[in-house]
Amino acid sequence: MKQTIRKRFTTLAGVASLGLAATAMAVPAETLDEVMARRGLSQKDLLAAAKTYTPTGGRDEFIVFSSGGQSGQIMVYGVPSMRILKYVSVFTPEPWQGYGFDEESKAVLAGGIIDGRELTWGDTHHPALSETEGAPDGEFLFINDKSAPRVGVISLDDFETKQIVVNPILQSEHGGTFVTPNTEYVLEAAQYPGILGRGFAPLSDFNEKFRGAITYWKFNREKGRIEPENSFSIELPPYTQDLTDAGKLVSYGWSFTNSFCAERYVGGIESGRPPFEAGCSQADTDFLHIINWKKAEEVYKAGKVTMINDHPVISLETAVEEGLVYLVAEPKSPHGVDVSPDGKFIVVGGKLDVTASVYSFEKIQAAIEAKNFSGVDPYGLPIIKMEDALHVQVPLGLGPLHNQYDSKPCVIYTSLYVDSQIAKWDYCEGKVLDKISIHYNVGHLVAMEGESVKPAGHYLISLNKLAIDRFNPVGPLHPQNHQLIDITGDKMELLYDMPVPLGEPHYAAAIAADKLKPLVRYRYGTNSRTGGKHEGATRPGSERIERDGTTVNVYMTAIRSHFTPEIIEVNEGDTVNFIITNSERAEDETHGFSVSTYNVNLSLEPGKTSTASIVADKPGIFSFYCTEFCSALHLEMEGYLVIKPKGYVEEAAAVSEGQAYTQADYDKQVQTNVDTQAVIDSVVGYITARNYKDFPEVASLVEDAVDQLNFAADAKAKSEAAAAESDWQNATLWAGQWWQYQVKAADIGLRAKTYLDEHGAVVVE
Ligand code: CUK
Ligand code: CUA
Repeated sequence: MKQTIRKRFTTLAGVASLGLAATAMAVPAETLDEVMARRGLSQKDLLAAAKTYTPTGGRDEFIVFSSGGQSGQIMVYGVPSMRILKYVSVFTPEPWQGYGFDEESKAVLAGGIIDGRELTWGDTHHPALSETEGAPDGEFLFINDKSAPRVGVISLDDFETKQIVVNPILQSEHGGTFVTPNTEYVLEAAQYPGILGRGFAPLSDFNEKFRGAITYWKFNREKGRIEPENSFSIELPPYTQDLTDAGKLVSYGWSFTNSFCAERYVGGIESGRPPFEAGCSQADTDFLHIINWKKAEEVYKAGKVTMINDHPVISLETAVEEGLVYLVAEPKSPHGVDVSPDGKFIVVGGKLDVTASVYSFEKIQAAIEAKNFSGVDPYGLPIIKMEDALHVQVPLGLGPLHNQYDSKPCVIYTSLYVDSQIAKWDYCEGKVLDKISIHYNVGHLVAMEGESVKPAGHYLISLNKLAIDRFNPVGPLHPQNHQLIDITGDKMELLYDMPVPLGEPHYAAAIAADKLKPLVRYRYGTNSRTGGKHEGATRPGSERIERDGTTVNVYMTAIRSHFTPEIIEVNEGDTVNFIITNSERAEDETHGFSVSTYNVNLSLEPGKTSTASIVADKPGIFSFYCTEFCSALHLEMEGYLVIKPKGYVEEAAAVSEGQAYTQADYDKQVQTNVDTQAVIDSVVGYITARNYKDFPEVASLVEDAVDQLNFAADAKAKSEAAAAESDWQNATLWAGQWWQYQVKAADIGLRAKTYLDEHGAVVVE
């Protein structure tokens, strides 16, 4: 039988090599012209390809953080390549990252439990990067959940969610998250009016009891956390508040929130009344809320607040008395509100309008100072006349929604939902400069650092709501379509379509890639969700199993390619906590951990400690294994959880193994190891003869290889000790383990050698 198989292989190999030789002679590589003809590509396509194509190993100039919509996640991709780099799970469990599967991240998700309900999704809309002096600084990211009013905080050290806070008073929100210029506050404004504190009142009391609000979440940058105890809200009328933006530079200290359904219509289609959509779009104008948050902060600190659910709220009455909130009319069903880079203008779109309205902050302030109001709204808020606040109104097309700014002064881009176009225009002079068609029905758009005090220009991305015919069909649920547009010239140029199959990304934030400085590995034994040292962090050599009543704590380590311990015996009914530290230092050497049928998966990046907790409610044999393909012997990175049935009585017996080894086996393995060592020595010689210390990547590879060789030395000693006692079984197995470490060291060494070759290392004396 064996013979036959070998013969077949030989024959196959022969045929294959003949075939290859023949092919190589007959088909030369295609030329560029031939490829263009075959694929129907134009010169323009090639230019677009050259602007976006990023060769292997290449990097992007900008990184985009896109909302993942209903997936409750954030999507990270590079520009101009449009390559997806990561999904960051925020409101939704995600097994690859262990999010919602390890105890540490469960604690983060538990922060999002709302009124006792554990939610397993979120409707993410607006990601916001932390800012310093009005420009993104690459330290933190925030995102809101529209459906259940919550805010997530993500650290850009490791792209992990660190905190979820629940809004104490809102039942729905949309105007989050937006940050003030030094990330003093993270803003979250309501959407659908409700009873503050999530209480009850009949809809007949809509005007009297229903309210909107805006919450100013205090952010502590040093701790990297929102501080609910230092946060406050302002009660707002039951106009349906929509988007928000913070003032900057001249308008620093103010924030702006638009609204729709200022009609305060309450639907009732089932009782024969016209639906919300009719009643909420009847009037010609709604209200932009102009809020002095700096002053509101003082009012809050002075204690002029009402406590709702232990959260301080500035009442409408106090807001009127203290002059905190002003209104100005804005055109039909407004949507976006975006402050210009210099802070002087506020641009608002109108979903059912054709114009974008540019308000002047200076004019608004003049009206407030002169108390030049047309009157007050039913809640006593002063209303500034539209004509007194407007700088210019510009007809752009149907359904202007959102705005982004260019690096060129006065240049702005506005999405036109109904027209499926983007308009480039001048908001200082009030004239349209260019338009481009997109595919189809754009919502938000994002320019590189396009809401910063210093936009970066270069690229614009159209976040389209519909893809329709753009991609290969995949059923009635289509992917979204993000379209990359070159904005360096006078005319906008469409470069690339990227399908987004995750959820509806409402908004995105972009940052220059070099502002991000993420970690490569954690400090040893880090609880990544708190950032501190994990109390269960374990060093190699101090792994142990501790029992306390029916709780079993297993302090484990993971390294290529084994867990320590590997055999874990517990009793039916025990609670088992696997507290595992990845003791690797090598870049990208992540291990996973899963236990058969117990719904466990961990992601253990180098240095991280995570906990998987299970209740051993079903006796049996359950294998656990590493779920990341981490090394050649990844499949062997395994173990057994033995759950003994209640009342089981142990019978002492030796483990029966499938193989018995002799001295000859031992000698053979040792010879292999000696040969392998010669290879390692030559690689080490090659590396150390060169200026490898000038390459941090190589220096850390060498560190890791040295680790592996130390482990090898330890296994070698054990092997030799067993051989001295003629215990050929253990001598051979430990010699095998010694070889495993050698192989890993050699693998790392070769990686380092390749790196040096490719990066022009030189021989040093
Ligand atoms: S958005 Cu949330 S409905 Cu225009 Cu900011 Cu999509
Ligand atoms: Cu560790 Cu696979």
